[in-house]
Order: sequence, then C-alpha cells, then structure tokens
Amino acid sequence: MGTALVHDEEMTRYKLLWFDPACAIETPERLTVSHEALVRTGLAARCVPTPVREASDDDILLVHSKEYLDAVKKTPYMTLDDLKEFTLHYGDVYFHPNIYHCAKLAVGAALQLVDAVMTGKVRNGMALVRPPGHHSMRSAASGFCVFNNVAIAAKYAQQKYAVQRVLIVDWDIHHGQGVQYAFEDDPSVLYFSWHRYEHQEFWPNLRDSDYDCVGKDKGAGFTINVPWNKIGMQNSDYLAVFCHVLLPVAYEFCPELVLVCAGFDSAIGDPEGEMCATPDIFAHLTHLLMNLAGGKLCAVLEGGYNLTSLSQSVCLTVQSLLGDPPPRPTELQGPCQSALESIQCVRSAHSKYWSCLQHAAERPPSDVSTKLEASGEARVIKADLVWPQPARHLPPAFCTAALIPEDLLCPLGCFRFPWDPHSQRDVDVSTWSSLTALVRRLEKNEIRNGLALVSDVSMAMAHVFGHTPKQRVVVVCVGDTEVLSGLPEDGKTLTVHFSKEALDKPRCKYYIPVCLKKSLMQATCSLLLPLSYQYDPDLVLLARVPGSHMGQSEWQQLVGLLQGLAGGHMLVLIQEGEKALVGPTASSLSGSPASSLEPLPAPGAEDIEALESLKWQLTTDWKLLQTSAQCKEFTACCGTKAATT
Ligand code: X5A
Ligand code: ZN
Repeated sequence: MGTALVHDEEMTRYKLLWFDPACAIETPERLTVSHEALVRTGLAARCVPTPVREASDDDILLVHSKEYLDAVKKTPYMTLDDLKEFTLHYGDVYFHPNIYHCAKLAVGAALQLVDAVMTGKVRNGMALVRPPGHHSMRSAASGFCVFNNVAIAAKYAQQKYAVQRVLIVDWDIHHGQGVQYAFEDDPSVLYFSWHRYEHQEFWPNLRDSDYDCVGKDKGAGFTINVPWNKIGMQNSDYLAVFCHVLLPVAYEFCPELVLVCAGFDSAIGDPEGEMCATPDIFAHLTHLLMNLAGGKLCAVLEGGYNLTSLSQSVCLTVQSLLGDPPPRPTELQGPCQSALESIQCVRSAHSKYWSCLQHAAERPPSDVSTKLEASGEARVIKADLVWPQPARHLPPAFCTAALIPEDLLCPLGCFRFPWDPHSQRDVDVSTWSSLTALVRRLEKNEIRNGLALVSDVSMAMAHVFGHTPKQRVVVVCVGDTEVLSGLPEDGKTLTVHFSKEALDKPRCKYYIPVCLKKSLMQATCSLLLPLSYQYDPDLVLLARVPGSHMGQSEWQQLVGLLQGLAGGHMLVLIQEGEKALVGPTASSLSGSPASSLEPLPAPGAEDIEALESLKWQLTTDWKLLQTSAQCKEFTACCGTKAATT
C-alpha cells in the first residue's frame, strides 16, 4: 500500500502574459521546484507514479455551470486582448491559451488520485497541480483558480464510490470560498479552512469567511472557518487549532475520505500569508490526518509562493504520506492571544453542532468579529526571513521489533527481538535485559519502535527507566491498574493515565490521571496530543494494563497518533492478559493506518465536562491546552462553563 504522486510537466506550460502584480507570484516554477525537490530527496522514487488525465465535461459539471465551462472552453482561441478582457470578469486570476488544457489536467489529476486511493491501488497520495482550485466557484474563476479541483474530487468520490462522508481540510492561507459555497448546505462534506483574515481586510475580504459562518440548512455545522486576525502565526497556533477544533470534530464526523487543499502559502516566508509556521509543521498536520478514514487521504496542491518554503513543505508532506516519522516539532510555546480568540470563537460558534464542543466557552467579551476593530499591536514580518533547512533525516532501517514469547507468531511487518539485525542472529538474553537492549536500540535510532508482551508492566517500566537515564519520556497508561509506583517525578517523564475508575494517585504537573467513561478519542486529541507535543519527548512509552475500556480501533488510533512524537520512537508494553492486542498494535506500529472507527457515539456530557475542566486546570503549566483568550479585566469570565461550576 503505497503513496501516489500525480504530476505532469504539461501543467507548467502556461503563465502570466501581461503586467499584473497581483498575479505575478503564480508561476510555472512553483511546480518545477516542488517536483525537483521530491526527486532530489529521493521521495519521488518511493512514490507510485500516477499519470494525470483530462477531466471530462461531466466531471467539471459536477461543480461548475455549463455557461461557465463553455466560456472557459473558448479561451484557447482568444487573442491576447480577448484574454485580458475575459480575465477582467473575475478577481485576481489570469488566463492563457493553454490554461484550459492545464485546468482539465489539474482536475483530472485530483480524480486520478481519488481513483488510486478508492480502488486500493495506493493508501494515499499527492497531486502536484496548476492551476489551483479552491477559489473557483460554480460560474467564476478566482484567485488563480479555474476549476475547483478538490470540490470536484469530493463530488466524484461520492458519486463513483458511494462515499458517504468526505472531510476537506484546507490549510492554504486563503479561504477556499469556492469549496465552501459548493457544500455549504451539504452535511455529507465537512469543510474546514483556516485563513488569513485580519477582520475582513485580507483577500478575498468576505464576511462569509468568519468563524460564525458555519454552513446553511442541513449543512449547518459542516463548514468550519478559522480566521487568523493577525499575521505571524506559528507552529503552536496551527497545532492548537488541529488539537482543539479540527481533530475532535473530524473524529466525531468520521469521514470515509480525507481531501486536503494543500496550499503552502501558510508556511514561513510566503509573501501572501506572512505566517511563521515552519515547513516541518506540514509533516505533523499530514500525520495527524492519516489515521482518519482508514488512511485514505488525497492532498492536492493549492497555493504556495515562496519557492523554498513551498518545496520544503511539499517534501515534508509527502514524507509523512510515505510513513516516515515526522521530525521533532520545534518551538511550541503555546498559541498567541489572537489565535486563542479565534479558537474560542470557532469552538463556541460550533458548540451546538458537535458534542465534543458542547462545553466550549462563550465568545470572549471583546468580540473579534468583523464588526470590531483589530485589537493589540500590529505585527511586522521581516522581508529577509530565514529559517533552518529541514534536517535531512533518515528513518531507521528497522521499523518494528516484537519482544514476544516463542509460541506467539511474529506479527506481519515486525521482526522478532532479541535478534541482532546486524549480525543476523539471535541473541540469548532474559526478557528484562532484552527490553533494555531494545530501548537502547530505539535510543540509537537503529530501530524505530517496538512492542513487548510482559508479565508485569510495572516491573517492565521500572526496568526501562532504570536504563534510560538521559531520556525524556511520555508515558501513556491505559487501563484500571495503578502501575506507576516507581516512576521518577523530576520532570523526566510526563505520565497520562486513562482509566474508567478513579485512581488513587493525585495529579501533579507531570502525572495526569484521566478518568472517563468513553470519549477517549476526544481526550487523545485535545488533552494527550497537546501535552505530549509541548513536552516533546525523546521516547513515548505506551502501556496497556488489564481493565481497560479502550476498544481496538481507538487503541490503534492512539498508537498511530503518538508516532508523531519523538521522531516515531515508541515502545508499547502490553500486559500478558491483553495478548489479543499484539497483532493490531504491531500493525499500527509498522505503519498501517488505524482501522476506522464507527461514527463516534456522542461523547457523554459528563466526560466532555470533566475533560474541559481538567484542561482548564492544567493550562497554567501547559499552554498548548488553552482554548480561551485571556480577558483583560477578569479571568473568571473566560473560564469554561465546566471550570466555573
Ligand atoms: C490558490 C491561492 C491566492 C490568490 C491570491 C489573490 N490563491 N490575491 O493561493
Ligand atoms: Zn492560497
């Protein structure tokens, strides 16, 4: 199950033919440098090359009007003056005699990708296309876009493969109003977009892009807009929105297919976005979406105008799609006030549509809607920004080690440990010392991850900690048994323990018991992930003890999501009674997407309340847990309802 790369040089064969500063950034080089970077880094060679095709009229008519299609069809025959005149009907877009051909290929590329993923030829993929699509509307070109590649792909998937629910994640820095309009009354397509907004002062300057535009009629709640009201947003701001808005809702929605409007003008250095998130973040955003929909993810290029940042971001996206562990996240200090205002507003606007948000705080008293003036200092982004080149990291040669009894079959995709992959022979040692040996291999990046079936998780952990003095470890325990007596409490470990019965050990900054009836996916997204990201461990230790209410697919999701941390270094300890989990765990560790969940049972009100309250209490220590802006006068008014009761 590979990763498709859809690309065709033909899509570089059109360009701006006249002077127009607004359009000058949309160049053929965008595609050439992106593709060359994939080739140079060896990523292209690891993908399944997938040809483009021309979209048919019927494909295009899934979203666009006959009149508009007929008008665009005439552009190849127009004179330069006709083309200029035609362009004037629309905003911030240009035409060229070859753009109609390329636009058909761009749509066709997205459809080829959907076909490859839906037929199971590949697991996921990326299409490098020009022109982009997300701004184009039923009867209008806009913002460099001619046909709406991703909107057409969503309709096509629904029609051809009877896909019930499609999630569209638009991480381009502009609002994809074309996608929003195509599905605003349609509950079968959940459209999420974040975008530079600046209280409606940024293009396309639409009231429709604000957080309170949530969709219409039956589609109410299925449009999620996160406006950025300041430039300079960073990795923490993006991650916070994923953890506290997109992921909880996405898991509740339970898509059967994920499409990404993959614009990279949201990365540092981009002249349009003026944001400060580094290319690394796209490895994480991609990774965080890869366990939804059984891994079926199609990323289609949209914007991205700084050729360096664009090509780095494309590479990091494809690297994650291929299953490489994301690089260690950098500089996660927590979201800024402006981002928090946006997060609070979106969560509150959506609280009546999604159970996971039902206890979101009210909108802040300082209303940040379009009607009010921008608050706080203006930000300035330097023109000569530099950022470190993403480290050329090599994933370890060996992926998953299984330390299991002889009588258990070695799960597919794993190799049996103890066994020396270098000398190709067994090493004869006791279980405890094999465990130590395994941890040492993880530490040296010789093996990526491992699992061990042990008779006593507590003893196994004591052993691991006895032998990894230098490491910062995130420990995640699942089950109703207290296992952590001997754990160091010096900040070298951060422990989160999920149980259904309350445990005795009291909470502190580095030990966080989470007692919930269900809602474990919600807790994973909005509590465990932000905590772990901020802690930035060298190793993740996941321990499964008897007496757990976590189902197999939730467990797999957990295993999958946590691999975004610590460069993918993870050790899973399973207590003997939980033997049935060895196979599914091994499968997730060796890179298979988690089996998709059933549409989640609405998270229980008490659970969500407990979770919100816990988050609220932990925010002083852990900034990435914040979901409310600070209110200048009193902090009391921005507490969650849960926290004030
Ligand atoms: C796809 C995309 C941007 C249009 C900007 C117009 N379009 N000012 O990023
Ligand atoms: Zn854009």
